[in-house]
This record gives sequence, structure tokens and C-alpha cells, in this order.
Amino acid sequence: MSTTLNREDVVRLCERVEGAQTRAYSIPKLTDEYPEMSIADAYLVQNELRRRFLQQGHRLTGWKAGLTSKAKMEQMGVAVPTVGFLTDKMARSENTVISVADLVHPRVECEVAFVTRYPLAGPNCTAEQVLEATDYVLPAIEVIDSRFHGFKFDLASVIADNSSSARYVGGGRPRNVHDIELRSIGVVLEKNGEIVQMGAAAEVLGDPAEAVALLVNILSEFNETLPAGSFVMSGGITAAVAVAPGDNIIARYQHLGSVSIRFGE
Ligand code: OOG
Ligand code: MG
Repeated sequence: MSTTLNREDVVRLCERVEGAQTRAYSIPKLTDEYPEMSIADAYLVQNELRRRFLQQGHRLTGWKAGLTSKAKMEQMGVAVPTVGFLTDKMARSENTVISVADLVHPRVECEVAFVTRYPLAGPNCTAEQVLEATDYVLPAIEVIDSRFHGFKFDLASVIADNSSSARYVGGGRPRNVHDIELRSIGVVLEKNGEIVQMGAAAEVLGDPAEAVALLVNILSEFNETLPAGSFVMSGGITAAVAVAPGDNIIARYQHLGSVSIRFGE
């Protein structure tokens, strides 16, 4: 991967993203000022953001793949999958109220999450290796929140913004991957009692385990591996849905139970 940004630019852009994330305001997409920014540049910014958060005492809990379904790619106008890191500060428990005061314009997504028992490393990581290394799968709701004006971005900008990561909630019923067929898991997403999205996990690269393999291979491009005990989200199955204070969200998964959260001021 080739880069165009020097170290000073990386730090500058990272500080810009960090400010928008921690104080919840939107900014112009980074490519307005740096049109030459490459994917490799964008991961330098994301990696710098991870370094800073860890230095501030946040704990890395896992990773997420993004833009792994057609519904998501079409909704965002970006057709290349990305990864983002997850920390303990982003984790929330099911059946709790998530405040939107510290978010810009949150949206929810339903995803299949994996918890690993063994480490995984790329390149050439396969879905079979992912299944072998998986302790269990569980249903998740991801709350994404782009820090860019109007939730509009391009590939480099969204990667630098940690792939819009904001909050995540695992729940439902954890299952052994060998007891269920991941591809055919259906999900229904309800907002305030009404069905707003539905789909099957096969929407995610044919099989969500493929998305985790892809994630591990992307990590290897910047010399990272996926440690045992990681929480990994495989990407939104359907388009994301905007939420506001007062909204009740339930994602009902076939075989995996359901995950509920509420949004408040
Ligand atoms: C980028 C993050 C995408 C997913 O599951 O596809 C993502 C975005 O849509 O803002 O988390
Ligand atoms: Mg997601």
C-alpha cells in the first residue's frame, strides 16, 4: 500500500477526527483538503487514533468489518469493505439506554458478531480458519456515527474516521458455529415496534465468516493480528437506520435470540 501523507499530516488529521469523535461534531470529509489520500494513508490515521486512545487508557476489545453487504455499500456509495477497531469505551449492555448527546447522527445496524478462542493472522486467512478459531457467535447491534457532514464520505475519509465506529452491543444467545449455518440466519430489525429492515446473514459477503477472514487479511497489511478473545463484528446485514432519543430498537435473529436497546437524550 502506498502513502502520500507525511507524519505531520497524519497527526493533524488524526487530531481533527479525534476532536470530532470525542466532542461529537461533524467536519468536512478529509479528502476535501487531501484529495490524494490513499487507503494506506487512511489506515495510518486510524492506527494513530487507536494508538492515542490506548495511550489514554482505552482497552482494545476487538475489531469490526464495514461495508461488507450490498445494502450497506449502496446506502453509503462506497463499494470497498473496511475495518475499524473497537474499545471498551464503545461497549454498551443490551436493554440499556444509549445517550445520543455525545453522538453526531447515530444509526443502528444488525450484525453477526464472533468471539475468538484462538488468534488469527493474515495474509491468506480463510473463512474455514475463522470458524476453527471462533469460540462462539452472537447477535449484535452496532451504533455507527460518521463524523462527516451529512453522513457523507468516501473510502479514505471513512477509514480515517475508524469506519464510523461509535457504540456496540452484543447480546441474545451465543451459539457454537458448528451448530448453526451462519449464511441462512435471518434478522428482523424493529424500531418502535415497526419492522424497518430485514435480511439474511448471507448478505455479508456470502457468509459473515468471509468478512472476518477479510478483516484479518486487512489487519495483516498493517502488521496486526487478531488476538484470541477478540469481539469481531462482521458488518451490517441491511442498510443502517437513523435513531433519535426515545427510539426503541430490537434486532430479532433466527437461532441467536434478540438484542434490544433504547436511545435517550
Ligand atoms: C461505515 C461503517 C460501515 C458496516 O457495518 O457496514 C459499517 C458507515 O456506513 O458509516 O459499520
Ligand atoms: Mg457496522
